[in-house]
Amino acid sequence: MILIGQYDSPFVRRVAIAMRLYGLAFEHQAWSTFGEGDKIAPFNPLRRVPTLVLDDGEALIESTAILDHLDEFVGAGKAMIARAGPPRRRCLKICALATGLGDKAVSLVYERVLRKDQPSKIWVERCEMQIGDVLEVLETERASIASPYWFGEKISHADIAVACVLRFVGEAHPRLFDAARYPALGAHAARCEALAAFAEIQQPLIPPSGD
Ligand SMILES: N[C@@H](CCC(=O)N[C@@H](CS)C(=O)NCC(=O)O)C(=O)O
Repeated sequence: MILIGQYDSPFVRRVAIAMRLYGLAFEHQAWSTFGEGDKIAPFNPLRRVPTLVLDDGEALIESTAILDHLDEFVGAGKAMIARAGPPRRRCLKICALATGLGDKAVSLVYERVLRKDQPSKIWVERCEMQIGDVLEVLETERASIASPYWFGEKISHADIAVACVLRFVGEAHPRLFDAARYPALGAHAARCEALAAFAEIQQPLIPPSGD
């Protein structure tokens, strides 16, 4: 399998960490979405990452859909999400809040870099409000959970998604993630980042140049 995308993307990173934790071997093509979009296009006309190319050439897109396939591949006993019912829905919701937060944080980076001196005030304020509100909700929920991970003793896709997104927000928009204001999330991120898979799969943020 070939995983396309750089590890400064919280979406690429969550997929790569899951593959690492599942023990799935893959080749990594760290193509940049802006600088090397033409290399991505044959696999994904959206030129977006992550894109996962399976051994038979089929290309999967969207981190959630990619993980859905990988979960099926490794089987329900190993999958980092419940098979069905409310536990599955709760995990998917935390993942959606985290990746939605990630979407807004990535959008803010593009706004800053690509629109340079003329960012849309309405859009920036909206994204910042959405990021702040999601952080508050996640902080409140995480603070109410005593277990090492969001859904118990074992790491899940929700834990990975939250940690990857917190890392991205902290690097891209340090003003928006004040660790003192979100102690439960800070502790959550620290626990995940201390794991070997997180330490191995990381890359400092390289925003597009906008030129
Ligand atoms: N919903 C997507 C988001 C992926 C995403 O936003 N990827 C960014 C990199 S962090 C990207 O491909 N940006 C280029 C573009 O959107 O044109 C997922 O979960 O995979």
